[in-house]
Amino acid sequence: MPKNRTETEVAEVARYPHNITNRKYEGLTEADYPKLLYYMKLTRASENRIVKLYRQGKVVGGVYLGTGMEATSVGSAYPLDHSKGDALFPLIRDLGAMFTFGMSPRTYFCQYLNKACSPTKGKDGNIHLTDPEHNIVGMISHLSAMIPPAVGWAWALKMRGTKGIAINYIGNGGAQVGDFHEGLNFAAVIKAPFILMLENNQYAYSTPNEKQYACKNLSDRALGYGIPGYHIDGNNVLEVAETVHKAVQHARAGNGPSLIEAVTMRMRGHSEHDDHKYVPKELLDEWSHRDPIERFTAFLLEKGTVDEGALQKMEQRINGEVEEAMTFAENAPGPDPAWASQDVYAP
Ligand SMILES: Cc1ncc(C[n+]2csc(CCOP(=O)(O)OP(=O)(O)O)c2C)c(N)n1
Repeated sequence: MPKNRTETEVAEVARYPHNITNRKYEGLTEADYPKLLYYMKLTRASENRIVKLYRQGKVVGGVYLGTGMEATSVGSAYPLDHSKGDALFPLIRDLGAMFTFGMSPRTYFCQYLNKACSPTKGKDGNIHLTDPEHNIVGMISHLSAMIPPAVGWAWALKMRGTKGIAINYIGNGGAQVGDFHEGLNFAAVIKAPFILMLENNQYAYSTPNEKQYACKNLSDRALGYGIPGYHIDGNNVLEVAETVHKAVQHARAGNGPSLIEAVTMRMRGHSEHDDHKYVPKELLDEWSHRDPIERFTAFLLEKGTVDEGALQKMEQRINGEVEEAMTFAENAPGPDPAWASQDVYAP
């Protein structure tokens, strides 16, 4: 640890408060680094636990993971703040963004086990994870169907005179369908406070990038919309957070949307029912050396931001939180059949 750090500060590092709301956030400082690591590790531990429950037949529905993509999901949500009116429109691989926005592990486990305590009361598909309390809007479809509603939300924030921003996630495959163009073009024209995180994880289900688009980088499309475009290393959490911070400043200043292409890799199948055989082993080997969590841990140790003791405490805390949330969800009741006809139409 650096010499100028007191014992109390070291203990603080091990505590990693969940609450990152109402901050005066002006960009990353070293004090943010352990929190970024914490959210990435919490995400991976929670997803690994869900896989076990899935294999035990306890999950009703599919399991789609963001393994290997945690730096993109956590780093992109970190500069935003739901208590300032910011809204999150995630995809299935963005559990990290949801945790960072304030959603609890209990919510995740209750939703995946279809329990009454989840925000959808156990009545909707497990992947339609939502959390209105933290301005997290559940996804409609895996492709770009979410872009137009997310832009509409951003437009509403602007019309109401708030400084809030909507951030939405899209895959490289999702970037090849019509809603992507319509949504982003409209956002640019009305200068919506909107950020599109394009998670380029190399494959759209089993289709590799060379069979999806002919331009060099997907971020190059930003030029055609007249907005800033960034092409970044999606496995470097600091680069992701710093880039999104720039997009946040741009949007809060009334200058409209940004497109950020984060280059990363999906290290598991499209979902847990997919064996991922279509991805060459050498490619996965290559990306395994760029694991965002291992990479950032090594960086923090070398820099002296954390030591082995602090990492152990973090691990213990995360294991405890995941076990607590899972036990809570397992013991919770399922939905009451009488609720079936409720919440179907707006009152
Ligand atoms: C409207 C719609 N069309 C087709 C599908 C089927 N589908 C699900 S995922 C997928 C590919 C998505 O690839 P990508 O956007 O790259 O995301 P990734 O799974 O790689 O994270 C397709 C075609 C769907 N879910 N919704």
